[in-house]
Amino acid sequence: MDALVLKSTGSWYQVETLDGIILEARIRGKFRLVEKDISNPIAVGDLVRIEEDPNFEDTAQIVEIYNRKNYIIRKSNKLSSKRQILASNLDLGLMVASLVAPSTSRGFIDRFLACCEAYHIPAAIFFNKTDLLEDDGIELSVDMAKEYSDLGYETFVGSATTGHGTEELKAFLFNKTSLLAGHSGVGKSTLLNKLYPESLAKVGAISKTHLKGKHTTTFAQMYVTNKTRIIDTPGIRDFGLVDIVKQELAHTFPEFRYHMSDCKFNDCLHINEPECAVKSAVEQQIINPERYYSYLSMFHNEDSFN
Ligand SMILES: Nc1nc2c(ncn2[C@@H]2O[C@H](COP(=O)(O)OP(=O)(O)O)[C@@H](O)[C@H]2O)c(=O)[nH]1
Ligand SMILES: [Mg+2]
Ligand SMILES: [Zn+2]
Repeated sequence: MDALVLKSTGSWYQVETLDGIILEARIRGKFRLVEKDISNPIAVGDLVRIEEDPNFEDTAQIVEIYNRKNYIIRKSNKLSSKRQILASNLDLGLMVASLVAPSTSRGFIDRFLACCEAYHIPAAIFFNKTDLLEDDGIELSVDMAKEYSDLGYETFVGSATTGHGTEELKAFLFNKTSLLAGHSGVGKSTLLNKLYPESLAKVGAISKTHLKGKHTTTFAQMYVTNKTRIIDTPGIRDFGLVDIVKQELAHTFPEFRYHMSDCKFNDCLHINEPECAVKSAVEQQIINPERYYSYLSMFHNEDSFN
């Protein structure tokens, strides 16, 4: 039987069969890891084949993992060279951002977008908490949304509390698997509750035995409702660019890609080189200087890579 992995704790998994039955599962035997230095063989979003576990009732064994369409990787932690698959088979990366309480920096947004670009996953941004903003704050949210949509990202402006803007978002998320990202406190859980109250109630109700008592809130969790799949990622502060080399960073900025073929040097890094078309586009404000600052900051921060 085939099933979708809703949660991975490293030792126990929560899977949903194609019939909509949610089971706890564990791995049978050892899996040969396809990727090098990966600490988790199975990730949220994986499609797997399961069989009944002869030793435990209501428990399944994962016996095979199907090829992934894509995945996002992060470092397991700062000190370790091990890498962790955060989620797989994604149609979308959705960043929830807010101008206040807490405010999301452009650098954080741009790093997330670059990460999605690196893995060829479309990205979108929901600018939340407009109900807390005065007119000029709403205007700024709308301007930023426009700016990012001009770059090719889908954007939304609204409030998870009042529901403003959430119906448009819900329609956009329909029939997709989306990874939800954003700082803690920005409104991800509130937004999920607003969008899919019925699905969250369901997930809450089935939590039992093995998963209980563990720090389940530190693991990514997929919510499935009516052909829409959302992966909530608590505690994800930093999307690294683990699979990107410095020389390729500029390629994760779509508006840079448009100009860089006009740079004098083929291997231009758009930092100090003469006759750099990217820098000249920045000077003419064709490229937003804020985006260029994000590029510089990612480029010079060694933590961004590997
Ligand atoms: N005023 C207002 N508060 C919000 C909004 N969205 C979330 N919050 C509040 O922000 C706090 C953090 O929200 P939460 O959903 O837990 O954030 P998460 O950490 O991203 O999951 C809670 O007190 C929410 O009630 C919003 O659109 N407007
Ligand atoms: Mg939350
Ligand atoms: Zn250049």
